[in-house]
Amino acid sequence: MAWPLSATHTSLQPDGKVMFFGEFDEGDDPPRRWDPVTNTLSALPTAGYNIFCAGHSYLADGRLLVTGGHIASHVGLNDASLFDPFTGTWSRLPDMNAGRWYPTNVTLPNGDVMVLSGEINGVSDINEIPQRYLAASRTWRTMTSARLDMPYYPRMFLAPNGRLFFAAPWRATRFMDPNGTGSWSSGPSSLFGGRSYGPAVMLDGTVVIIGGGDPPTATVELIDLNVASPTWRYVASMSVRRRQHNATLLPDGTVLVTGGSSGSGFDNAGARVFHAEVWNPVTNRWTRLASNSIYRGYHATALLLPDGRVLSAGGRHARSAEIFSPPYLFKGARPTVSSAPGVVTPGTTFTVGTPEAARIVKVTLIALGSVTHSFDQNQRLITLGFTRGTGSLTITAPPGNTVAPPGYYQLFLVNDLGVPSHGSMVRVSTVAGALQEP
Ligand SMILES: [Cu+2]
Repeated sequence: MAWPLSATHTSLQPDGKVMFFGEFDEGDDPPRRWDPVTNTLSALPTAGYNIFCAGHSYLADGRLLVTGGHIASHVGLNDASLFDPFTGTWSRLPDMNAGRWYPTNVTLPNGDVMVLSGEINGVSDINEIPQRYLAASRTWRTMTSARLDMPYYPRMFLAPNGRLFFAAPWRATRFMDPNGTGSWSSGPSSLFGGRSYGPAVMLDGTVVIIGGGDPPTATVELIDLNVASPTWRYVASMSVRRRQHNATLLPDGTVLVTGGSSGSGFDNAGARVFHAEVWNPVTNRWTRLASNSIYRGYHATALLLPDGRVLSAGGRHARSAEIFSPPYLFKGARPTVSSAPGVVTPGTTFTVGTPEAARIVKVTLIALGSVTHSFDQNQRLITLGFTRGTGSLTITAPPGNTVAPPGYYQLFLVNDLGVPSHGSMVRVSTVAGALQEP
């Protein structure tokens, strides 16, 4: 599909539509919204400043928190805004402490968001002071005791123990306590080394870092943050070296990798990689899949859609998008969901109606994707336990909000052939009475 701008920043909305905005020279262009059901595009209002190079993640109520933006390369804006996908409108928040060009947002268990890093006014002039967005008061808390030099767009995750894990692209890792004014402690070093422009994903509390670096690596490592003393270990490598690629969590618990370059240098189109591949964490195997039709490297994004397909879009001056249909869409009829709750409360059980209950072998929750620069700041996958009934499943919700921070997720049922249902949009609430200190 020809698109009017490069989908450099791409987010799945709670209504199943996709919002995207473009590159530096498209900063005056309005963001767009694409409807994957009707394949139609519409323009959205502008934020009022250039949101290229911002960070973004969803709040508990489905609004998108957009932090920072672009003045020039390596020079960031201190602006922050909320985009409401239900009304299609922007609202401004108080300014942050300083500019942030390439910051990362991380959602906290109570629905607040930690914003980290981003450059202020030049190469390596990092905004070293994280800030916590306090959702209830719509204000910032400056984390004055958590100053830390970091790379831009750090690969950050909320760990099951409530700390924030800085996983990559540096070899040295860290844990951040997000409470009070914050503090850092050291974490286990990863094995390979620098992984610039390599993606990282979290499945069931395990973080997987995939390729990246210059020259790029094909290696993949994981760390299980559920255990008391986590350590990194290598798993199977990709078929080729990649940087500037994307990693997308799929409904069946596998990880899809698309695009990127095998060559040295920042964004080496001469060594572009066209073929996708998917990693199965159960078998620890990569399987080579179909190819993109154009190079999707720097400024390309990939996003799981509610129908189980994957949007692969953007790239430097790549004003187009492609749809990838994973192999599970060619393996027979899909399970159907006849009823599902709109809200899921952690620590409870809930019922989902499906005529195919007897054949369901896996149930997953995947947070809405919100991706840029080879990293999705919002996606996470949680596998849920369940029991089969007649025409329905009784599903165990996530145990708490450190495992599933509040917000919108897609719920997928997967059958014995690996075929997923369409995603049902559910909102995970906070656990009443168990909120972290504000
Ligand atoms: Cu960029």
